[in-house]
Amino acid sequence: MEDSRLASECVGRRFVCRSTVGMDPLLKFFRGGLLHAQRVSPIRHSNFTTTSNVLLPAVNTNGALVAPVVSKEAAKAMKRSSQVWLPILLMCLAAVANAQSFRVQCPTTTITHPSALHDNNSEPAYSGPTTLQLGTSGYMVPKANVNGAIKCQQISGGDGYSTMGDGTQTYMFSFGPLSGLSKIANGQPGTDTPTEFNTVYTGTTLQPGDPATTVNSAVPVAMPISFYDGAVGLVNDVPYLATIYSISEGATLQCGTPPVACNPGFSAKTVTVVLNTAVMFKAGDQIKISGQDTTGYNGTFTVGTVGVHNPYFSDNFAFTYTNTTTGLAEVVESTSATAASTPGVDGHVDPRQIMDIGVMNGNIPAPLMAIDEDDEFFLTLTNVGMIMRPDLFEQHTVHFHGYPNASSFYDGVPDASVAINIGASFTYYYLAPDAGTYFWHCHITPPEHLQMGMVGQMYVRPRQNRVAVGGNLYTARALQDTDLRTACVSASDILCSNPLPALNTGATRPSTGGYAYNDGDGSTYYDVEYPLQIHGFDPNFHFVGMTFNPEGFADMKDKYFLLNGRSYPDTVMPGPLETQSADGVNHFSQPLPSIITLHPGQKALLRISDLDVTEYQTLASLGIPMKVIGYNAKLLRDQAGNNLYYTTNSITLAGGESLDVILDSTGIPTGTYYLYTPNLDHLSNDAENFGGLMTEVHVN
Ligand SMILES: [Cu+2]
Repeated sequence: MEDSRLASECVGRRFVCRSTVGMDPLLKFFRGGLLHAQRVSPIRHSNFTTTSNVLLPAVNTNGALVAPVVSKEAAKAMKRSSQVWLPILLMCLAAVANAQSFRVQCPTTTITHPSALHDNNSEPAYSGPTTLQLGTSGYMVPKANVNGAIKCQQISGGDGYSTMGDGTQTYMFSFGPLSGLSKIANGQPGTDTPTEFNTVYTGTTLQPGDPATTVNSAVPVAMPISFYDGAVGLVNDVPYLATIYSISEGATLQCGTPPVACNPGFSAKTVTVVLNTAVMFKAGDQIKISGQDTTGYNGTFTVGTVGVHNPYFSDNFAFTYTNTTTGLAEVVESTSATAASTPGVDGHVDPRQIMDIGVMNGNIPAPLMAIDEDDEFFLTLTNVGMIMRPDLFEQHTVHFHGYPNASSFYDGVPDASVAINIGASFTYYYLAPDAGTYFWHCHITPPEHLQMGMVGQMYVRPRQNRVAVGGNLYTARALQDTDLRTACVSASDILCSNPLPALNTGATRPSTGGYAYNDGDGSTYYDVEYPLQIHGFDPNFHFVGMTFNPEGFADMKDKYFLLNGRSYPDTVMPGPLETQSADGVNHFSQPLPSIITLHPGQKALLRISDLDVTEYQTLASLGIPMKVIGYNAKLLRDQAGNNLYYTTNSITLAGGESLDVILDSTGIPTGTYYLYTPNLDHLSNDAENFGGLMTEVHVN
């Protein structure tokens, strides 16, 4: 349903009146007009929108081309309407710019994953469906046996350079990592647990180009890279701070005439704090008492009761806490005593750090993401703008391609959901229902933003990985049918794509390795997994995109071919690839090598996705057969439960497709083997000799 919206997106993308939290009604009101306003306006943007605004043929939902038709009368009316709304638009721009801010979100507990039932920093074993009960709010909530956990990630949307080992640098619109920096530099998904994500950086200030800039102090870079995995920019909250009017201990405060103890029941260790303002803390909060003349009281404590009788102000100005000592005298009208909340992490970020790291730090491909089935995934997209194209005010979005999304709100198709403005961040929310290899991309003007580099891979690991060691896989798979949300019974569900295997092989969960799908028979087992993102770009399009000229969409043709963002022989260079960029700092532009290492007898799962915009891509294997077990995030199995895996020496994918392939080194002599494209024009980088889609498989 999504890529057929190309034409309407081109219309919509110039609007910045779109709120970051929902569609602005104004947008809908005058969206139709802006298209034509750009035609009559003397201000024209130099990139492809000029073209697309006017005469790009639309593609209707059936896939047929539809010629744009605009009558003279309509054009006149549009011109008139543009005179009305252009000033409104300018006002709207100003309002939105003021309203934007950065923020991240990574809860440690949710309704679906209450931390009281399971620590969401690890995956619980799978022993059957989650037990639910009717909650107080009228919907079902987990009672026991919670499955999955919480994962978080932050990414930047902006620009960057693709940096090849030979020094070639190509300008991109791109996503960059704003969390899991060490993981990304080590070639792993940048997805964090809540504890990892919610950790404030304590090193010296994050530097532009990080992690490369900081890590690079030790050359050569030692693997694995250890740097910082939390959310870039995350800072402690600004604490609540109030001055103290009176602080006393025990039941000494006197109220009324004649005076009697205000709170006769208070123990000798109970401290009453009367603030000069209403108490903004609540019971259970950590607070810090400080002051030059309150030495005995100073320290960090837990608020007991808020709203306490006192002789000075109303009850809501006072609270209590319990001290460790007794016998302290009252201190009144201190000039230095304060009560402050202790700093906490609540998603507030320092925009300076985000801009330092996010600007011009985009990757090709985009940061890798990986979650587990049943997880809740909080993905924050932070739009840092494109410093090389200050004429553009591009929004960006995240679209999980082919992913079973519960709500269009988080789908990233800008017409049907939200789009993120420059200077703003937005947290996408996903549940992970189906294992498989997917890809994701920005959905603003997809042909342009994908071609320019805003595309990457994400994968979902199956719940079968979480079966306890020694557990029977068939039994565990059958258990999934007892929950409507995870059931796949082909007799009653013709769309069921992962039925029980026809044969119970009796396979059990070993202590190592993983599975690509919930196969129930162990047939998708692997020892090691490798994401292989096939990609290509059109260097002319990128050059034109950097030089403020209209991009030639009709001529777009990929000529520079990549595996995980690199061309051979860079694909077999271990560790992150790093070169100084035009901004004078080093970037880890291509963090993901594509060397596949197998010890004899091991199986490797290749998660292959084609992120190309214009080309079909073929990848062939020399010497080691490729067993294809999944296609487009679906297990290859018929409705009767028979595996339809096939063995081949080459696979071919169109842009947006994915395949799961297992390479089995059993019986293969040790040595170096090749994965390469037999399309010989794809074995170059728009030039003679080196480059293109090729990497090595090392069996040793
Ligand atoms: Cu974009």
